[in-house]
Amino acid sequence: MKAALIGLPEVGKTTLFNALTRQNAATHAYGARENEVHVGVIPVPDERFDVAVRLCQPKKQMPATIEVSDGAAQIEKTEAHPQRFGTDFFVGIRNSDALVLVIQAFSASAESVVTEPLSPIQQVELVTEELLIADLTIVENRTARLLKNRSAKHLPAAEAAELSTLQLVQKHLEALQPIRTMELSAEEWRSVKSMAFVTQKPLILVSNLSEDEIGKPDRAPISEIQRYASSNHLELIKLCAKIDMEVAQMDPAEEMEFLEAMGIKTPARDQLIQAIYRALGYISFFTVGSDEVRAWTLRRGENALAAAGKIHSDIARGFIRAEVMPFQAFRQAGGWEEAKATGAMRLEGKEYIVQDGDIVHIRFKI
Ligand SMILES: Nc1nc2c(ncn2[C@@H]2O[C@H](COP(=O)(O)OP(=O)(O)OP(=O)(O)O)[C@@H](O)[C@H]2O)c(=O)[nH]1
Ligand SMILES: [Mg+2]
Repeated sequence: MKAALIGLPEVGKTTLFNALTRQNAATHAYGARENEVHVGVIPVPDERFDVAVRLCQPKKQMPATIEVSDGAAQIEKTEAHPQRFGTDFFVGIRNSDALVLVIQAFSASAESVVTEPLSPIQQVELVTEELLIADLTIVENRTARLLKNRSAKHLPAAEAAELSTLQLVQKHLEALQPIRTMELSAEEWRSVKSMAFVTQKPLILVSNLSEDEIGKPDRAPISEIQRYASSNHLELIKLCAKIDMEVAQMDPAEEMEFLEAMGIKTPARDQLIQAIYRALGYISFFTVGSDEVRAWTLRRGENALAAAGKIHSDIARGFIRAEVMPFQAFRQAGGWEEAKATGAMRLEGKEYIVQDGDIVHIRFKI
């Protein structure tokens, strides 16, 4: 699973990337290179995973992970459009599963090259518009290709169906609505899947606040994006990337002490990762044992066979039954065997819909 950090120049994307990944990529102030793309893999914080590790004391532990990418904002400054994103800007984000839009809400430093930063809401609107335009361009190009040298009447059935979906998508985009808010049938979604529309991807907003603003009541510009986020059903995380980057560089004990002193229960980093997970509609199931405790990612609504397939295609092929136990029973009894003794383990078939936190063992034969 991949999430891409996007946003205007110098809004703190790389700072946040460092906070998330505990890396040390150069931020703008220290000569970040223009077309540099940073990629990092981060474990998904999950209290249940920690409980499972504590109960099983496994030789190996494998949390679920998210890949995060951060590319410098490539802005083409032309006469007509002083702030259009370059075409390259979208290459890196097309194959990501979710977009995290970083919004500058801190006051820019004196050495910043961005003279007049846009207000938070202006930043959201500008980037959103760019994303809509990018998708619209794809729709128009594809439509033109379908209709090259022939009329809609003479299209083969599959292409005619694609064209009618494209027309729906175009209408939606022209009304300035992102594709993610469309209601299409499974068939229609399939016909446009290969286009990897950017406004179809879940979007999470991050308001990057000044150091002294954390935990304070929202200023007007922040409440404005909060309202925007609520009315568009988007999640908004408020953090200070600079502090989070410093926190990410501390050792765990020091970090705990620091967060406690600041009165912070969940570090912003963890909140953001969890928001990405939620926006993607992902759930976790666990496999546990003395060899390995592992968290696996599944889409909400996927079944036991899909879960088996995550573990190994051979296991899915030889699927017999899934042994399933709710996490709560496992935790309360203090282990798999202990919970099994209380009758908490059930046998389920391929079609069983896996629930968030389920502990799953697949019985299979090859
Ligand atoms: N005060 C303050 N400054 C910040 C914060 N986050 C980032 N900055 C500063 O803003 C400047 C730009 O940060 P970057 O992380 O390089 O921003 P970016 O979005 O990656 O920039 P580009 O890659 O050039 O588009 C740096 O000088 C950071 O130190 C923050 O939360 N508070
Ligand atoms: Mg950067």
